[in-house]
Amino acid sequence: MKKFTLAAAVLAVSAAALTGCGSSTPAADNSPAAEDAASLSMSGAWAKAAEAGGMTGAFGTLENDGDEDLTVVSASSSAASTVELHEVAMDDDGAMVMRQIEGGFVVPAGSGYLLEPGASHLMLMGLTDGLLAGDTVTITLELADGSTLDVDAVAKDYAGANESYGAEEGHGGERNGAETHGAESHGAADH
Ligand SMILES: [Cu+2]
Repeated sequence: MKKFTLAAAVLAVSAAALTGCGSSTPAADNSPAAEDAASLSMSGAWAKAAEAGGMTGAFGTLENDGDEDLTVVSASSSAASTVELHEVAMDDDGAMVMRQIEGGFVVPAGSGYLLEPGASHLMLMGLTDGLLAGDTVTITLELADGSTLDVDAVAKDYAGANESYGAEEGHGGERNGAETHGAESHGAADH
């Protein structure tokens, strides 16, 4: 009992010491120049025109003018219910499918990362409004350190970028959730 009380007292003192220490640490958070997003930009951003409620891809070139690799870990937009980071890959049946990329988009130091149809792209899902050619959609990219970059993508008509994603579109199952990565594709044997 005595021992326990002593331990508790020691803990309390340590906690107080830590708190006191914290206040004397220089505030490193006050230097915005250190943010990852300061070194990141996106050129030629565009999105495929699409209908309200649907999904579409956004593309362009991420450019990193800093001396450390940058990782885009997530994205969001007020124009869509969800924005995912996708890659296009071949599934077990040999069909090209898009899926969430593991580890985000890594933009090498002093270099670029291309987002294009048939390859990595930003996937806007559940579009609030129709996206017509000429419209601009703002997408917020979040980097690994939590800093963000707003990108304005201009919509244009485009016939490609039709990779299937999980459960097929247009069969009334688009609300089945985004995590149906294992869903089998029956697209190859068409009726
Ligand atoms: Cu996609």
